[in-house]
Amino acid sequence: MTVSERIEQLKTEALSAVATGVSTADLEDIRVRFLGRSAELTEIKKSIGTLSPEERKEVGRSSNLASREIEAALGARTEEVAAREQEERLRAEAVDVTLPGVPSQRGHLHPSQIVIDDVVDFFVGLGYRVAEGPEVETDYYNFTALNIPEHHPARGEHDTFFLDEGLVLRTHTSPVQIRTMLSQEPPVFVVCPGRTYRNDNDPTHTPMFHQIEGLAVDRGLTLAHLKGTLAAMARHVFGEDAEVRLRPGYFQFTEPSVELDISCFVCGGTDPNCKVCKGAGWLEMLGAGMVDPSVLEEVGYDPEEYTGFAFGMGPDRMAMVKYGVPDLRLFFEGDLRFLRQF
Ligand code: 2NL
Repeated sequence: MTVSERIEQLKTEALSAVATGVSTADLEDIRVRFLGRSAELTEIKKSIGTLSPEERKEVGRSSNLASREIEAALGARTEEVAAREQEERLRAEAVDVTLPGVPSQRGHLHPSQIVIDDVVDFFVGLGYRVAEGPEVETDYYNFTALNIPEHHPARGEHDTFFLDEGLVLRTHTSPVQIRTMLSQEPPVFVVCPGRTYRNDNDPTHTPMFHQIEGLAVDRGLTLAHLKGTLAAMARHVFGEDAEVRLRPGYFQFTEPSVELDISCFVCGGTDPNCKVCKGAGWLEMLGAGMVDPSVLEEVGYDPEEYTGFAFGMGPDRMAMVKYGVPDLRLFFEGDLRFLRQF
């Protein structure tokens, strides 16, 4: 076979390869195979100098023609294939902007938090400040400063979680009020919401629960201020028809101490079979009292000059009553089937 015949053969081979190339990557391989630096046609061109003058002319012409023809076919085919590839890519990446979106789940407040916010908002509206403090407390702030000395039997009733020597998980938020009084002079008007802990676990007690305490200290405060303030709070939280009544109570840090009931917000005391108040007409809501003079003295306030009232309530229990939940533990298990109902 002459060199010219071989060139013709290579050209035919290349053109049929180009015609069957289906991707730009294929075509690039074909280009390298037939026109690349070590392609046979390239080798032929390099060897032209060794040929006789007549052969040189003929081989030079036909090899150049063959290269140009292959080049042209590659160019045309590549354009075609590239256009198709582009089209396929666009089709694959297409986004249907008319498809409905995936709805995101909306969260909401925990039932206890709804009550906490409601109560705190009421007191903020009266001009009280919100105070917070540590959940790990010293024995002094949690007990001693509140007229519960070491070895006093009242400590036993708190079901305290003891930590390292002298430290406890606070059993109430009262230590926040002690810290507040120690840091400022009267008048004091604070509301203290937060987590509290007691070693107790049954349908109506959880080891962690919330408390909201409040404290007012000023000249001339009496039990009448306490009752009026808490009656207004009850109306804010449970509705305009809510009434309150005081019963005698006992707390180590108040004297006198009271328990405060609200009239049943479901039946108002009219239904002997009421599921919420069990026919009693009244619901226990909180404990309160006039700050014991020994507590005022402990924080450096003169009990002859100042008096105060304080109260403490359990927003988790209030939420149980408000929403009719029978087991407090449901509040803190994080089961979304329960929590989504509020
Ligand atoms: C209840 C009763 C109460 C207080 C908390 C208090 C705090 C200071 C001084 C005096 Cl610093 N008292 N707090 C007073 C009476 C009752 O809580 O049954 N809570 C759920």
